[in-house]
Amino acid sequence: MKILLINAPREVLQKPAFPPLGLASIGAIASEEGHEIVIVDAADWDWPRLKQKISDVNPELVGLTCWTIERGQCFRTAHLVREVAPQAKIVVGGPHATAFPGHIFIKTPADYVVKGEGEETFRELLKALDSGKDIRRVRGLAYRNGETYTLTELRQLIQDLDKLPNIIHSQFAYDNYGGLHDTYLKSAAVITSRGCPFNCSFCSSAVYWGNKYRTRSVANVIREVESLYHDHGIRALLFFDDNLTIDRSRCLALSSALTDLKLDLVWAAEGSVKVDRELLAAMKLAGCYRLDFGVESGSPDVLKRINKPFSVDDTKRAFDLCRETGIRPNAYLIIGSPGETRESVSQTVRLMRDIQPDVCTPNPGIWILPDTDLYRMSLQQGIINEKDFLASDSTFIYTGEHSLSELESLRNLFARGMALGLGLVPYLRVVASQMFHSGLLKTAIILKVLRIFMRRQPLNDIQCCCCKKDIQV
Ligand code: B12
Ligand code: SF4
Repeated sequence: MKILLINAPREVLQKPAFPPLGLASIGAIASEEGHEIVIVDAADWDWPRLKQKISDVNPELVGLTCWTIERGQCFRTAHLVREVAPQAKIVVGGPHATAFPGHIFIKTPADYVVKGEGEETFRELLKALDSGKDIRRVRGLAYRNGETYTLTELRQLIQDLDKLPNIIHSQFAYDNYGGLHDTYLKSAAVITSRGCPFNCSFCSSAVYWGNKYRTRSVANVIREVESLYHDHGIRALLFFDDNLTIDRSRCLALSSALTDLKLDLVWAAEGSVKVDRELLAAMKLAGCYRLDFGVESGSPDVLKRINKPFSVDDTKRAFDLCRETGIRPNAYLIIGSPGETRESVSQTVRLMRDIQPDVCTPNPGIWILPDTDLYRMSLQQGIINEKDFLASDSTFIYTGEHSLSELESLRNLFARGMALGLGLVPYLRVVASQMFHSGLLKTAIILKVLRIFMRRQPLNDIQCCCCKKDIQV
C-alpha cells in the first residue's frame, strides 16, 4: 500500500524544531511490512500546499497524529484527505485520539483510531487490511460501526523496545529543521525510553504510557546515535525522553557509552532535579551541555498540590550542581497551578533569584489535558464538562481558583518580580537568553518587552518561534 503519514499544519505556521518521532516509528513499521511510506511534516505548510501533496502522493492509507492541543488541525487535515483522496483509509493515533476515540469519529471521517502505543496495532491493522482479515481481532483499535464505533480488546505495552525497527531518519530533511538553535549545529531528536513512573497531576504522559518506565538498551540507542552522526551529519542531539535521568544507573551507562564514542557531539535533555554530582559530571563528559527541568513552582504547597515528586531544595541543589559541572540548567515553570497565590508566585520569583536559570519558561496557566488528575478535578469542580471540552477545539486552562484575568495578573506579578528581584544584569541575561532561544532578536520584540516593563501590556502575546509557547520573562 502507499501510505502517507501527516503531521498536521500548526495553527500558527512555524518551522518545526524536530521531526515527529511517533509518526516516524509508525512509518518504520509500515516500511518493514513492505509498504511504501511518505512522511509529511506539515507543521509549517499552508493548506493548499498540503492539498497538493496529498493529491500528488494519492495514498491508499493516511495516518494522522492527534494531540489535544491543536486537535482542530488534525480534524481539518482528515477532512482534506477525504476530499482529495476519497479512496484512502484514514487512521488517527496519538494522545487525544486515545483519550476520545469516539470524538474522532464524530469530528472527522476517520475509519480507524489506534489507541495508545501504535506500532504493533498499526502493523496488525495493515496486515488485516491487506489480507482482508477480520479487523475485530486487532487489539488496541477502534473502528466505525454505523453511527457508532467499536473498541477491540486492549493491547499490552511492548515489552522490549529494542525490537522496534530503526527510525528511518533519511525520511527527514534535517537541514530544514530548527533543531537545537542554541548550538548552531545540525540537530536530531532521539527517544530512549517511554513512560514516567511519576504522576504529576497535569501531565498526560504518565497516563498515556501507563505509568510504566520502559527503556531501550544502551547499545540500541548508541547504534542510532552513531548512524545519525555518520550517515546524517548530526552534531547535536535532543533526547525527547520525558525524563532522561529517572534511572540513574542507566543514565550513567548511557553517558559512559556516549563518552566512549569519542564523537564531537553535544546534547540536551529533560531531567529530574534529583540528580547528583557524579551523574552530572558523567553526563557533561559525554557532551551534555543543557538540562531542562520541570521546576514548575517555588512553593512547596503548589508542588504538593500538583503532585511533583521533589522539593524546592532538590531544585536548588540540582541547579547548583549543574553550574559546578558546567551544564546549563533551564527551568520550566507554571504560573497558575492549583494552590497558586500571590505569595506562591513570590516564592517562585525568589527561587528563580536563587537558582538563576539560563532560560526560564513560565507556562501561562495550567492546561487541562484528558485523563489527568487535573482533568478529573476540573470535571468535579465544574470548570469543564466533557460536552464543551469536546465541542471546542481550543485549550482549556485551569480556572478553579483564579479567573483568566486574575491568572494574567499573577503572570504580570511574576514578570515584575523577576525584573525587580533578579537584579538588572541577571535579568537581562535571562531576557537575552530567552530571545536567543526563541530567535526573536528583533526590534519589535525588544520594544514589546520594554512596554511590558512599563506595564502597558500583558505578557501573553510574546511567543517562542519554534513551539509558539508564550514567552514570559
Ligand atoms: C517531543 C514533544 C514535543 C515536541 C514535538 C516535536 C515533534 N516534532 O514531535 C514539542 C516541543 C514541539 C512539543 C510541544 C508541545 N507539547 Co509535547 N511532547 C513531546 C514528547 C515529550 C515526546 C513526543 C514523542 O516523540 N514521543 C515518542 C513517540 C514514539 O510517541 P508518540 O508521538 O506519542 O507516538 C506514538 C503513539 O502516540 C502513537 N501514534 C501517534 N500518532 C500516531 C498516528 C498513527 C496513524 C498511529 C497508527 C499511531 C500514532 O503511536 C506512536 C508510537 O507508539 C511528549 C511526551 C511523550 N513522552 O510522548 C509530549 C506531549 C506529546 N506534548 C504535549 C504537550 C501538551 C505539548 C505542548 C502543548 C507544550 C507542553 N506544555 O508540553 C506543545 C504543543 C505543540 C502543539 N502546538 O501542538 C502532551 C500532549 C498531551 C495531549 N493530550 O495532547 C505530551 C503527551 C506531554 C505531556 N506532558 O502531557 N512537544
Ligand atoms: S511532568 Fe514529568 S515527572 Fe511529572 S509525570 Fe509528567 S513526565 Fe513524569
